[in-house]
Amino acid sequence: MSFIRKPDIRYKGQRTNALGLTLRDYEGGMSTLCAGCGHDSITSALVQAFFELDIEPYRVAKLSGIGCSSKTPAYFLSQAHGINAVHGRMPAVATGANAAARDLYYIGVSGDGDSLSIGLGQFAHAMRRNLHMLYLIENNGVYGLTKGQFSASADIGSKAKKGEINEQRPIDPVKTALAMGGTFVARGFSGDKDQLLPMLKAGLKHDGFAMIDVLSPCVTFNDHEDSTKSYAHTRQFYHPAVHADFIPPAEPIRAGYDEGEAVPVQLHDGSQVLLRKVAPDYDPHDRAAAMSYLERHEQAGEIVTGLLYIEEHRPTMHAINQTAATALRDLDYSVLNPGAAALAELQKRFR
Ligand SMILES: Cc1ncc(C[n+]2csc(CCOP(=O)(O)OP(=O)(O)O)c2C)c(N)n1
Ligand code: SF4
Repeated sequence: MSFIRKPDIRYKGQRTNALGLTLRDYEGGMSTLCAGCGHDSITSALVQAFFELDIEPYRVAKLSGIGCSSKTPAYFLSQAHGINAVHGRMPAVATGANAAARDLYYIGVSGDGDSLSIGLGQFAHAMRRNLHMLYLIENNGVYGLTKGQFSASADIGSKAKKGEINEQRPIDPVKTALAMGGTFVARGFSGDKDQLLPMLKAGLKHDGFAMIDVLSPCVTFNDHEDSTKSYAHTRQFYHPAVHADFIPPAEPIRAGYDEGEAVPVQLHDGSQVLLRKVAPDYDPHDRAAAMSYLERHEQAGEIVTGLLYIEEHRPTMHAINQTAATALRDLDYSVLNPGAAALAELQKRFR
């Protein structure tokens, strides 16, 4: 993975979080992506999210597949655990890691090519399992790393930089996540950090699979006037359905709580997501309504953003499989390997 190490310079009066760490402690290597790539803005929002949540970097596992988007974990949290999996296979690796070490924060960073073409089955099953992780799709409508082929999220009629027109139906990660039973489904835009930041924080604190599709223009291959994943197009057709605030457990509830339009959602660790509806007819707890809302706005050519669906208390993979409450590394060897007699006893049940 190519990256340039940043000089470790500390400034007087630098802001620190509750752990005494600075934003610099949450950064990674210097990005080697194209200047202006949307993926870098998402990286910067992630750095801020982990910093503001006071999460120790070593308690995080970063996972990705292959692509420009999948390179980004090298650019944040250099002290965290991390792995680049094979193209499209990150969810399986995340599942295995999560099964063994359930006490970490899992963040998967993928691209629309990585998740919606070669990795679609893996993406769908991680969601179906309700794996406890934050899964980001940095969606630019192209294969950036392999130089601009259409991906499965390119809209019908969108033109490639060299003039070819896409005629295949796109796969929308948000509609896919709603259909697959996703418990936290959101869409953001790399150019709107104010909206993205609270969604990232809430996604990290969600007890289950949090999927955020982030529109992230590729300035090199897909930011021209015929692209539906360009900065100009997204800015023009952007339609926020919900504004989300994230409120950590220790912070007093702010005045916004009292406003008629605000809906608080309690997360498992005591924090809250405060959903302030922008569209009066939007209900982020109703899966069917969310789907028809998306369809309606899609017909009008609009891109709906915000925390579009949230469901707490659906059993996660660990609850469904009744796994040990402790990470495997912390279990005593005699528990992990109870011996031949215990194995023989267990096998009797399958004869
Ligand atoms: C098995 C396999 N097939 C194909 C490739 C070639 N490949 C590398 S990255 C990539 C697409 C990446 O696109 P996306 O996930 O959208 O990420 P972006 O670069 O646009 O951020 C492809 C097809 C590969 N590395 N491995
Ligand atoms: S090719 Fe596109 S996606 Fe890749 S780094 Fe450059 S701008 Fe970003």
